[in-house]
Amino acid sequence: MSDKPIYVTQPDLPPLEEFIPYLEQIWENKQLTNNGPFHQQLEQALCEYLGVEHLALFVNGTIALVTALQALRITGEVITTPYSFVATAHSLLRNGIKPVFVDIDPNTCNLDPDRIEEAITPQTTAILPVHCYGNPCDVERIEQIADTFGLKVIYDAAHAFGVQYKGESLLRHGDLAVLSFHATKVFNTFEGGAIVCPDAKTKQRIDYLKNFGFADEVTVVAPGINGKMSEFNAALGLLQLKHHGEALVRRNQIETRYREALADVPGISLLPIPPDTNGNASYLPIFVGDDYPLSRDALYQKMKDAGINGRRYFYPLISDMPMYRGFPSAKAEKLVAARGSAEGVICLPIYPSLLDQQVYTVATLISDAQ
Ligand code: T4K
Repeated sequence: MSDKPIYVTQPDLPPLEEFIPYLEQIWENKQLTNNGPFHQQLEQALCEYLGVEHLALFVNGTIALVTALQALRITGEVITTPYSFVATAHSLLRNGIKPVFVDIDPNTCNLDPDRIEEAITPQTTAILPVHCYGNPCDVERIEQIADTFGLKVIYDAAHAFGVQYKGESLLRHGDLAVLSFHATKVFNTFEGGAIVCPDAKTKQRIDYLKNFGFADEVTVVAPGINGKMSEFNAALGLLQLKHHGEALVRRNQIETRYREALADVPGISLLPIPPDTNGNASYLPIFVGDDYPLSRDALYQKMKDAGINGRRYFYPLISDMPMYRGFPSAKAEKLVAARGSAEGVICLPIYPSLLDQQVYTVATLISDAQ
């Protein structure tokens, strides 16, 4: 039993006194939003930190996803994963686009590239894969398929802040990549998000779209939305960035402790460490198999009873939700691997302030359960 509940995550917060000078500047200059100085500085700082060319800040990751699809004028059908947070598919429906669900590879929980081609139809215009848990999709195969069929690729990179693949930012892959800076993410601005894009022209279109479509004071070029990040969130982001390196180190330590402690527990498996990747240890999913003494839900409840709040990310599958289950691609027999992962998964607590002792408490509960 732990004294205080342990959550799947706890937000990183900088020392409060370090934030006060930023607030004083906002109070002084009275620029609260609309591409203010902190907004501009954070876009610049994130480009440098992440190693990307252009980045447009957003109020959250969901509006960024919706806008990314609009920016590339995506229509018709889009291939995506059923194993994600519901915002991924919602961004398609919000644009009047039909989601086409394709099964995942259970070793990565990402779209299975072997299953993408068979789902392409004359209406397909894009692929919307998710770097689930921050683990890279098979970006080379996806790019090859997209090039062959003339499709755009928009990565939902909500989990992939700071992930390096083959020595460079994973966010450099795809026509666009979308980040979330929600409180539960490895880098947070309370709420926030961003679109990463390769060229200045696309960035300009995105900037118009997130500001109602205004190109100048009197010209509106598209039915845009209000997706702008405020100066408060941008200032916080600048400060958070200063501390992000330490947070990443600690997250990776915790992942290592869990992997060691759970390596030999019969019936419990973890995803393989992805090759060529410097990860961000944003999530720690375990999968409860048939040879474990308890069902997944019984273990989940046992943890809860002990004050350990894991989460079943991602259960239920998006394709099982009422607004999606009628689509032909949502049929259960087509999504066998995704279903298996959704029915086995528990994401364990992982965040920088989690103590080693707490990690061992969680791991011991799992290894000793019967
Ligand atoms: N695409 C993907 C693949 C995503 O995972 C997400 C978001 C998005 C797109 C959309 O991005 P945003 O529009 O959100 O920027 C959470 C988050 O709300 C959501 O951002 C996230 N994915 C999803 C995976 O998880 P919940 O409903 O599980 O969050 P909640 O409130 O239950 O929080 C989980 C735990 O975190 C709590 O038990 C305690 C702790 N917590 C949470 C918050 C919000 C805190 O300690 N403090 C807090 O302020 O959805």
